[in-house]
Amino acid sequence: MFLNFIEHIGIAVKNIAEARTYYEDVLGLQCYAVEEVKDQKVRTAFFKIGQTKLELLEPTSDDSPVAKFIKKHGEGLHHIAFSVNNLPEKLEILKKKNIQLVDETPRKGAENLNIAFLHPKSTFGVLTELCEKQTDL
Ligand code: CMX
Repeated sequence: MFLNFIEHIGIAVKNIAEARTYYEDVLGLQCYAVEEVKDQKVRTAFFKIGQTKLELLEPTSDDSPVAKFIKKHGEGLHHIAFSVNNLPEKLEILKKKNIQLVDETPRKGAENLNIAFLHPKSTFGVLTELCEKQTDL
């Protein structure tokens, strides 16, 4: 299998403190981690539903990719993330199939995962993230 399962769904919000009350008080989910990913200029909050997670993304600076996204599209669905095995090999395969890679090689993302993004221009408008459990990069 090329993909294992949906690892998480990323949702862009202006303010995690405000948005999480909806997920907690209305939907009854529990936020189990809040983490800043400095490299991406975002703060993240995670909720788990079965095997899948929801990741709220709040920009920590005006030049964050998420700030740019919210400015253009407003808050809402931002990306889908799939779990894969052997991420470097998967990126090579995608490159050969002319999929535009945002990250040519894996980098460290939230929750200690190695991650790489595929550009929405070559994935029919869906910003796509591939994730693999951390191995030494
Ligand atoms: N979903 C769908 N389309 C998107 C998008 C998204 N999340 N983000 C940007 N786009 C579209 C834009 O609307 C734009 O389309 P048009 O050309 O039709 O106007 C196009 O992609 C280019 O967007 P842009 O605003 O000009 O931004 P950039 O090219 O500078 O960057 C992207 C786009 C995807 C490369 C950048 O946002 C990126 O690197 N994203 C991946 C990193 C990221 O999102 N990190 C935050 C999450 C961190 C984590 O989960 O750990």
